[in-house]
Amino acid sequence: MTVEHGQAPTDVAVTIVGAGFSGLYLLHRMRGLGLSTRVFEAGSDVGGTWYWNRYPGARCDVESLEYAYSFLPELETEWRWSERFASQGEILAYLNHVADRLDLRSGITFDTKVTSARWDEDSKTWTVTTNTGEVVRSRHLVMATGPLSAPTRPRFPGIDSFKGESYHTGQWPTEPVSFAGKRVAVIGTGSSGVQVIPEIAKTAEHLYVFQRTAHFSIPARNGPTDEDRRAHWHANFPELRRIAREQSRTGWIPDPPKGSALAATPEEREAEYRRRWRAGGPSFLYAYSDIGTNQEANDTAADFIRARIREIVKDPKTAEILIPRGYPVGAKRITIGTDFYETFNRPNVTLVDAKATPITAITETGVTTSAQHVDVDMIVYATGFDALTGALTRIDIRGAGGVSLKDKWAEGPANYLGVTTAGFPNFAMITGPGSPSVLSNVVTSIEQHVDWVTDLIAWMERNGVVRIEPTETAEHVWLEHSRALADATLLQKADSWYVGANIPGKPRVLLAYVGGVDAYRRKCQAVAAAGYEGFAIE
Ligand code: FAD
Ligand code: N01
Repeated sequence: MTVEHGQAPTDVAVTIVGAGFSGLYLLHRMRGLGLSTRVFEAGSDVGGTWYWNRYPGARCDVESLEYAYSFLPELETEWRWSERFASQGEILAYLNHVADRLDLRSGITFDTKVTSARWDEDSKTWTVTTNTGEVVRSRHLVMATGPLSAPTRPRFPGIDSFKGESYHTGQWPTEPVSFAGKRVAVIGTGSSGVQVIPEIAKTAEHLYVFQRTAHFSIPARNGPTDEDRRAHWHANFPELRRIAREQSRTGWIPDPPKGSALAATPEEREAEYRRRWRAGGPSFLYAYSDIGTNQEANDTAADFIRARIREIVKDPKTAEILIPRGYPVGAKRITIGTDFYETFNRPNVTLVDAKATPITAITETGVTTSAQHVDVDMIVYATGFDALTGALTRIDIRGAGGVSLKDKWAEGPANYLGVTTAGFPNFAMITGPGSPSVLSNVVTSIEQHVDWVTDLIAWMERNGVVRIEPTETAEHVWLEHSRALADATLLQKADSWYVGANIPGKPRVLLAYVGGVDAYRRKCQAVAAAGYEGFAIE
């Protein structure tokens, strides 16, 4: 075996990459198995998404009570979420609390990026190398690197020449950023843009919003946690969590759909959409069971939102630019905002139609489009992530026979159950491509993935299994099944990160499993119960 950087490798049972929701819970479970574990984290502290995305306005859009771990019952009541949708700061404080409570920090090496991982067939181990020169050898490698953790900036000519301040929402600095008295450009109007734009508008001298595709946005109606809701949660969380895990497609409990949108009268639909719009949050999309699968049903929901945009935005020209067209609502992830559309009524906010007049360059002084140049003091890139695969393919991962994961995935991220991939033995991914994670309450999916991987590792250790990988056949059958489910939805009908369309050259494949977390859990359980069906085992 080659020892890189001249260092002798440290031997452990399990290497984990990442210390967000996934890595923290994994470390806890591995310790529970009594396995020696190393965790590497590129950031300086725990939190993952909530460590990096510190932009003003960042918060979850699954309700805080549900967007939290369920594995430790005491946590359900000892942590008191102050708001319906918790802020980044509060979620980060929660993850720090969990790390302290379970003494997890001592097991994590921070400020350390994993740069490569190589499978060695003779020793049946992974050798992981970091940017600090550490080399660790382990029987198992688990990637908790995150679904939305590889930020991307567009390749605009001159992007590095800008002389003002520039930030990406997903790599926001820890020091406060002031917008006061500044001319600020925000590029991007996805979930991050929708959250940051109203906050910047409050203090910037002038805000220019560069919107390429109009996204659908639903009001959050955030506020202090409703005390009746909290009391109900505290009294019933074991059952509520069970329903979210086992009986919901989403991993959270939505207001149940009212059947088919097409079976309802226009008046009934209007009343139902209004009720959900008033209630706020992502339940809007679950008003009817066919919004995600039937274009005509989808149009009824999309038209309702379009009418609200025309109502809220005073300048009709601006409203027309903000109105999403040409793709179904939900095919780009629905955005949940606070005063997003209202912000365009402010005199210090200008919407730039970057579809009609695309951005052509960044200069020393600002942003150039095909129609104008806008001088600014700051550029905020709310331009998203190389989702699901980016964090993995940015690491040089080589499996059996030295095959690189990046090469294997050149045509799309082939996987089995969204957790494993053929040719990469003793290797697991949490919230990986092909799992339902990003179409669900991700924390529910994380707990399921981690529990399943923990059971697999425990079973291997107990039974002296030294090597496991999915067969190509099992992978193929799983991918066909996933594809058939995806084809029955409207999810592929937009250019979004769901299908890799935001990254030039990325193959167009739906990156998440659409069968629902309930069905997915049953499938994973059945595979395990059948002695890890679909896996080649030594
Ligand atoms: P992450 O939290 O992304 O953690 C992965 C960690 O791995 C990171 O800290 C990263 O630094 C580290 N890492 C990656 N590569 C390496 C490497 N090579 N070496 C060392 N360390 C590495 N989901 C929801 O369900 N509801 C929400 O409301 C919601 N809101 C979101 C808001 C934002 C702004 C974003 C970006 C995402 C949101 N998500 C939401 C998705 C969110 O990513 C997940 O809910 C969850 O936090 C993922 O946890 P994780 O531990 O799997 O990954
Ligand atoms: O990223 P995005 P995000 N020129 O990819 C634009 C989660 N999240 O960070 O749509 C001009 O959605 C791009 O335009 P277009 C959530 O899962 C959750 O906002 O490609 N514009 C788009 O408007 C979310 O879905 C929360 O035409 C360019 C924007 O940048 C995921 O993270 C909050 C461009 C990118 O939108 C990613 O969200 C934040 C170019 N060259 C994030 N390139 C919650 O509220 C890109 N854009 C829970």
